[in-house]
Amino acid sequence: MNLSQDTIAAQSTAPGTGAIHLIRLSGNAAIEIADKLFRGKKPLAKAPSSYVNFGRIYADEHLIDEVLATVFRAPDSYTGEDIVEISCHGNQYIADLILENILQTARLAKPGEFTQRAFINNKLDLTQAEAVGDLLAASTRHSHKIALDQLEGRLEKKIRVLLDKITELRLRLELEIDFPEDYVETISTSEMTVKIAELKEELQLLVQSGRDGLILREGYKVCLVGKPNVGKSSIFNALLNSARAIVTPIPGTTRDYLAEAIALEGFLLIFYDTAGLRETDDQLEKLGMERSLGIINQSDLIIYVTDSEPDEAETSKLEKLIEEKKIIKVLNKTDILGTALITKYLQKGYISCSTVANDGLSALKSRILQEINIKPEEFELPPLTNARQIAAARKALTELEQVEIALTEGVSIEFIAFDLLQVSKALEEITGLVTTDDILDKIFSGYCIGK
Ligand SMILES: Nc1nc2c(ncn2[C@@H]2O[C@H](COP(=O)(O)OP(=O)(O)OP(=O)(O)O)[C@@H](O)[C@H]2O)c(=O)[nH]1
Ligand SMILES: [Mg+2]
Repeated sequence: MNLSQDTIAAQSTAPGTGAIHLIRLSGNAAIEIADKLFRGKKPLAKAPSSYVNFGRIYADEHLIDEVLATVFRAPDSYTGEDIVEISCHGNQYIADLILENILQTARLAKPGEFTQRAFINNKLDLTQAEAVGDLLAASTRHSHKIALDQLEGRLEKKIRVLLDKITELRLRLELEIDFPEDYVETISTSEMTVKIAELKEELQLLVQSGRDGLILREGYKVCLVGKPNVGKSSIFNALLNSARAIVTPIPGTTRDYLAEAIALEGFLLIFYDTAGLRETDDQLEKLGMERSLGIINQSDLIIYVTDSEPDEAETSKLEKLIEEKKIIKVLNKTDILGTALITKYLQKGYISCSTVANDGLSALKSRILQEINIKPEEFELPPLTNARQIAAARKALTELEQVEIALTEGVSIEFIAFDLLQVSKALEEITGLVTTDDILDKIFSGYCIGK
């Protein structure tokens, strides 16, 4: 445990008016500082851990509020340090007054600092600490589930199992290095090759799981693209079930892109409505289109919308733009189009819809879900969920490929053992066994104050 930490305090509830505000202190002096303000049946120093104590907060003999205070003593607390939590009435003025008085002796916590301390004091590994933030942000069934799984330590356990396998292999090699006579060939090259191949497959699956994890946690980005006036904004509104975007018969209505999220079957979908793509001299429209292109690049799926006879030149231009992207093609305005044209498009695999007749939109939603193609119910193990974890897993995989090469080249076992150690180190970055301060600062600074 890091004993040099000063005592920190912050309001843990969102600012504003509510039923209750919670102010939290953590550190060696937490109980002593709270006792300077708190008056109850007995001082908090004498209160048992984890029990709620009714009392009053006074500052300079002035009553500020009636409160409930709970003490959690080290090491059995969220941060692993002494914690006091004061629940006052949900008035921001009162909460500010209490915090101001606490901050005469404590220091205001930085964003995420309580969770950072929990990590430093080994109450959480880094994946669990990240899961705390994810849990606060989760807004759909699946993002909630993976954040909880990660918080429960399921990802950490999965990484630990992999690390144990690597360590076991490495120890067998090291025995052979240290006691060559006693342990002749504790592991043969062929057994080693098999084990490395198995590990490689597991690491590949781990890296791939990041694709699902990112989509579940951050959302699936779907971008509406097409020529002006084809009905992109109308489809955007229909998908959101709200008149969010302006719709007019004037081509070039949407200038800046719009983004809105919805939950569909437990998935978070982020829809982007973009400016229609065409040749133009209008500066504003050009800027809008540039932004559209940026959004297209970041999207997981493109919905390409058209409403009339295919314009070959336009289509090939668009196809170039969105090549390598997943795409759903949509023919809109079927209420005013002839059957021949509709049939022609249906044969080309387009989905037909009409926002006016409210037709074909549920088929479009089903297709989007099909494209996501993730079945979280079937996950045996939790996926990686952010870029940091994925980068570390990729690094581990690259290091393992070095081991594979070394094996085929017949390199001596000392080098193979060393390369295996590098695989472990890369994997340990995921759970935070190996981390640098700047990585930690980056992770925790994204949290809110008081968490
Ligand atoms: N008949 C018919 N008209 C539609 C349909 N969907 C949209 N429209 C009309 O088509 C016109 C253009 O619709 P928008 O949704 O603004 O088209 P857009 O693709 O966003 O256009 P830009 O923002 O200019 O690129 C409007 O007048 C809509 O009312 C449809 O299904 N049937
Ligand atoms: Mg529009």
